[in-house]
Amino acid sequence: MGVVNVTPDSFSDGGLYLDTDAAVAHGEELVRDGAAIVDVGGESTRPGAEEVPEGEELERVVPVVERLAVDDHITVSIDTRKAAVAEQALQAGARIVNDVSAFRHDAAIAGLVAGAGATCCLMHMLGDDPRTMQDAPVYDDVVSDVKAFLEERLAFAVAEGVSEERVWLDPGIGFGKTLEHNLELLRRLDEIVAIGRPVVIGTSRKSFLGKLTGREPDQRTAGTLATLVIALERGATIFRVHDVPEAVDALTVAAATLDAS
Ligand code: PMM
Repeated sequence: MGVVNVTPDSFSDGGLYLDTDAAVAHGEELVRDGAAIVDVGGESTRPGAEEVPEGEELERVVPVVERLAVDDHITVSIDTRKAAVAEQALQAGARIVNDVSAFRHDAAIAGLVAGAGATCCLMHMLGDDPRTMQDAPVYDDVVSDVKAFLEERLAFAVAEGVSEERVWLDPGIGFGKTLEHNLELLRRLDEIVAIGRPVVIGTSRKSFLGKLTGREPDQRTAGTLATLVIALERGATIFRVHDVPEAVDALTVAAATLDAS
């Protein structure tokens, strides 16, 4: 899953693809590089980020989704917490709704996903507000707590009519987690995979990699690849990344090695 952030302020690519033409060209490039899915987002959820007004988020993402989705070879995912954005993106051809609030911000998204027969990605975030999620996060046991949350959200989605086969789960690396929480979630990712739904992992260029390597976001590709290989080995199947060619190579080699008899 390649990332296209149509935002001025995302932590690693903010401002690069705010223009519709630039965003579409980048999405097409990610697919040429080997991405199976393009995840289009119009609201940064980095720690401390302010919520984007609905009208502005719609203006940013809908034209991009529309232009990417006309190509049958491109599967578009919409990264949003808002029902109106999910609805218009689905009408514009998106087939996946990636909701970092797991239907808590706007529960109506569940019905929209169900009605459209779309797939959804439900992610764990501590609390429901990116502005405060990194304020001293505390868990009993981070993996058990995240797993219980994802199981509850999966049950909610199914109760709202979403087919269980259409739900992906994501532990939400960096969303209300310390460095230690992120590392433990990765190391014990098999426990999240054991829920039985495809697991999405989003470590790409995140700040915990900077804490370990001392590098700025655009220099964190190698650190990102290390986490992808670990996540693959633990059973993750969808990898949300900015650096698609490098991720495809790392995963191809790691998968061949794990499959070698
Ligand atoms: N991370 C970001 C945004 N959306 N969605 C999912 N499912 N998982 C993630 O880890 C995730 C996400 C933040 O990263 P960005 O600002 O680089 O998009």
